[in-house]
Amino acid sequence: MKLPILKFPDDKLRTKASKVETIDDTIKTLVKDMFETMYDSDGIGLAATQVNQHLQVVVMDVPDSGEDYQLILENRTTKNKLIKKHPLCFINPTITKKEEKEIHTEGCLSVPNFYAKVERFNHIVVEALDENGDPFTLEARNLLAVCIQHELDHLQGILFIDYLSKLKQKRLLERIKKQSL
Ligand code: GNR
Ligand code: NI
Repeated sequence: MKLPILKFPDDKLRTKASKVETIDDTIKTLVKDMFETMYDSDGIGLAATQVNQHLQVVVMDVPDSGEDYQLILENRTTKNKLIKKHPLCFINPTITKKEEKEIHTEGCLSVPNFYAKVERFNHIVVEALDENGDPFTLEARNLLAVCIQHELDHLQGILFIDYLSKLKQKRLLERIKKQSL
């Protein structure tokens, strides 16, 4: 089922997501619906916050651009296996390493038709559970690393536009107000 996406300046986008305690059928259905919503909206990532579910769940499918990521520890049974896999699901994710700041252009399904440059780390390591509850560690670079930081921000109620100057934020808000007249 495709879910409606909250749009800026909806205050619900500012909610901090809670940790998932158990990966039950409700969570599995949420993950499935989030993938459907992301693909149907042509997004490369989606945080549960954007579909008004305030749990630490993120889905992602970043087009493969070669050396962008490695799964360094897949789960309990396959240790230190270097594999590439997408789509990706992150439950209770935490970033454990960040390196090399760089400027990237970002967009967001919750801020349609707006793109801006944001400084992010270009190389990160993230630890999370997958949709089956298996822990994994992922080393990511470039767009995948940017997307992970963007999605983890959503789970904290942060939007990429929060990093822009007050003037740019004011202009964006004025533009949105005009559009919804
Ligand atoms: O689809 C998306 N594209 C994108 C491009 C650059 C940096 C981040 C993103 S994430 C965005 C989908 C979205 O809003 N996820 O929260
Ligand atoms: Ni977004």
